[in-house]
Amino acid sequence: MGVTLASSAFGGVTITSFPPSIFNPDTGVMDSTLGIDGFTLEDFEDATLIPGLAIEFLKGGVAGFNETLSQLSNVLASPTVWDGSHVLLNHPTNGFLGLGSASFSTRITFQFSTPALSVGVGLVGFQSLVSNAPLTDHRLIINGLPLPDTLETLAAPNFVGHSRFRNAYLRIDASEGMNITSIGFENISFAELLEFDHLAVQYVCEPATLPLLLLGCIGAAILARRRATD
Ligand SMILES: [Ca+2]
Ligand SMILES: [Ca+2]
Repeated sequence: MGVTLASSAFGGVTITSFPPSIFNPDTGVMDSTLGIDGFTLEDFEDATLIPGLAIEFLKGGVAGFNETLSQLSNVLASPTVWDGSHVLLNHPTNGFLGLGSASFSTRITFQFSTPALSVGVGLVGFQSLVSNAPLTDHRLIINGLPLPDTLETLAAPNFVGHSRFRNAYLRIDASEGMNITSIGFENISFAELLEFDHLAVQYVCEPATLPLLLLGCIGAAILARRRATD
């Protein structure tokens, strides 16, 4: 079902996309298909983010904002989800009502203070140029590096642009010796609504309190992966 789209050419990551039809309200079944069993999950059902995760909302222009939050003040109740009944919205308030049509982030970035080996995320409401209500295509930015093609191109044919429905689920895996510290989604030509859900992270190790423990953990994780691939 999944399609492998890109490999080390993109800053040491492989991107795998899954179509909206992969959704299953039984997340255990869905997670097995997505290859995210055992990952740390952020379901956005509350305003508390999992350890190691912060979210940056970036908007240029006169009336813009630029905020990085380690906790949210709100979450958005949504008719279309990848789990539960709430999602993350690309606005720092995470409240849809009262927002103007052009008040969304130009870019939203998931930041991992503990490096990750793999990250998965479900997308909703991306109004791509080929869609039911076209507004803009989108760019994926991994570890600060913008990928050369649009998200729509990278994730084709599994990506479905739509104003209200699920678009695709993405799993981004670091190549051996690499890790993921941030994943950003950018509106290319129009700051439109973006929704995210069922964020799944496989950290190099659990967010540690001591840098020395973290270093040891990274070494152990690399060794473990070498053994697994030998
Ligand atoms: Ca949460
Ligand atoms: Ca949810």
